[in-house]
Amino acid sequence: MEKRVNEVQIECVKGDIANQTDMSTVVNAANAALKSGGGVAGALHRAAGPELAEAGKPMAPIQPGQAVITQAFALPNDYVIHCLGPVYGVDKPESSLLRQCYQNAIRLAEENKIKNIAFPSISTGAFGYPLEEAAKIAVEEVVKQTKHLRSLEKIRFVLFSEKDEEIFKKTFSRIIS
Ligand code: AR6
Repeated sequence: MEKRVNEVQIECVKGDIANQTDMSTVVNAANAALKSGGGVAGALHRAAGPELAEAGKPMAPIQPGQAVITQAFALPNDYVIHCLGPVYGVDKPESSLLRQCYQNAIRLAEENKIKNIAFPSISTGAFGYPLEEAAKIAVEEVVKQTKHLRSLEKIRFVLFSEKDEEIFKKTFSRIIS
């Protein structure tokens, strides 16, 4: 599913964030230490190699809502933008922290003149954020940011399961008519 909003292409696809061969930048649902982990962080660090954690070391620890950028090493991309999402029920207010992740990732992409970026669904795995709520925030924030973009031409949401993809697509259709 894809739509153009303010000249920016927004897509929702089912896939693996570590295998986005046509995108210059992928976003990591990181941990504060910027190390490997489960889910998205595990997939990206495994595919990137140990240099990814080495590159993160001087910037760690990061705070919920924050984003930092590194090279992508052995991944098929140029950059990884690492976002620390809120742990649902712990880091509050969750909704504004999650919103900040998308805002800060897009700001870094613009500062680095990045043309396209792929996001996973931040915080909805190990961090327990309910997918419907998180999808609404993610899509709303990305749509809002399209008004200010100079560099980004394409923003992709990469969902891991069919159910997650379905929820994102429904949210997407509601928000972008
Ligand atoms: N590609 C795309 N999406 C994925 C992939 C993948 N390869 N693997 C999982 N997902 P999570 P969080 C989905 O847990 O909730 C880590 O251990 C998954 O189904 O990766 O922000 C870190 O080290 C879910 O919907 O990120 C942190 O400690 C979404 O991506 C912590 O988990 C996010 O799941 C971060 O937790």
